[in-house]
Amino acid sequence: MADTIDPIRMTLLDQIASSDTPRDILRAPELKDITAVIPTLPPEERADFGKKLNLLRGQLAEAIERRELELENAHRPAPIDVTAPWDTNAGPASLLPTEHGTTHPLMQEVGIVSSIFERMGFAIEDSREIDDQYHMFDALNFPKGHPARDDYDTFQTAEVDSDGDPLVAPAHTSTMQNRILKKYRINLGVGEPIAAVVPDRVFRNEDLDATHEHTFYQVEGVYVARGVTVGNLIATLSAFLGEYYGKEVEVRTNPFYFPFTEPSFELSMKNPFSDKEDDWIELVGCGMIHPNVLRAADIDPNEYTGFAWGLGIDRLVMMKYGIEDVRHFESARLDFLRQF
Ligand code: FA5
Repeated sequence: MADTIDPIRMTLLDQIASSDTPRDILRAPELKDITAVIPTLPPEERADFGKKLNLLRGQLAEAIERRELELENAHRPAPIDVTAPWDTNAGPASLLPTEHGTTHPLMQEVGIVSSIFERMGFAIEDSREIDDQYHMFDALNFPKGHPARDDYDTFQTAEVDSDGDPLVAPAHTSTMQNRILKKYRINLGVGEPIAAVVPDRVFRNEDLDATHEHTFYQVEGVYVARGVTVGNLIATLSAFLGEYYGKEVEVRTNPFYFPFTEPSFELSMKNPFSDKEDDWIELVGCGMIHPNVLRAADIDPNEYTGFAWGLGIDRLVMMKYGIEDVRHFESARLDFLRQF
């Protein structure tokens, strides 16, 4: 009977060596059949046969353990080399599924706004997320301690700049005026204007409501040449709005106060898609660049004049799509975002 055990041993060991679930082989019918043979053997052969069968079971158990270890090692990640660069150990970063992702509506519109101004001859510049008080206030003709500084609800950091003043989160894109004037003043010497826009994010510690967010977008515009007038300012903004909405837009200006422009205005726009007579929204702060702001960039105000504006992009987009509350933009609500 020992002869029957050897071929079964070979078959079962072979099966174990290639199985993904080697322990199942202990339930193989061949093993059951061979065990069932014992009571049919003459009593003097039973002990010997039983021993051989136990030996077989032991060999199978060992082979199963070896195979299980082999399978486990095959799935174990390679050992980590702690001295290697991050990507050696981590492998490629797994990305979230993106099939439903879209560009945020404000980013889509920033692209459209930039391309219109580019076609109108303006260079595009970026702002920053942290700035100093010189660019937020001093270069914009806000003297130190001037009460108008408080109008801007500016977030400050614990870190200080070289003057010992806290750094700030820019509360308007006008922080870039001085840099633009300096960067492009070379144009004036060759008879070209300074013409640049800055579409970027700004931050204010505001009381929030349907038209006021703490984080929003503005597009700053700066234009300087000889003989520039308020008429040029209004014409530029009207041309932009007409292009953006694809129709002529009614605007009106009210006198206002900004330390960095003189005269200063608030420009409001009639909702281009509303029949209501009183549906106006305040959209832009603007004016003729103050002589002190030109001087801070070494430009002679007796020779050159210019205008600047800061237009609220969130409100511009709200009008385009009939969005009733500015806070939807930062809400991260998918039901809102998926409409764009
Ligand atoms: C300014 O920020 C000036 N820097 C604008 C300026 C630039 C004037 C250059 C002169 C020369 P104001 O605070 O009014 O101004 O903001 C300008 C526009 O930004 C507003 O008309 C509005 O469209 C938008 N805006 C202001 N505050 C908010 C807010 N909390 N949420 C959404 N949009 C806002």
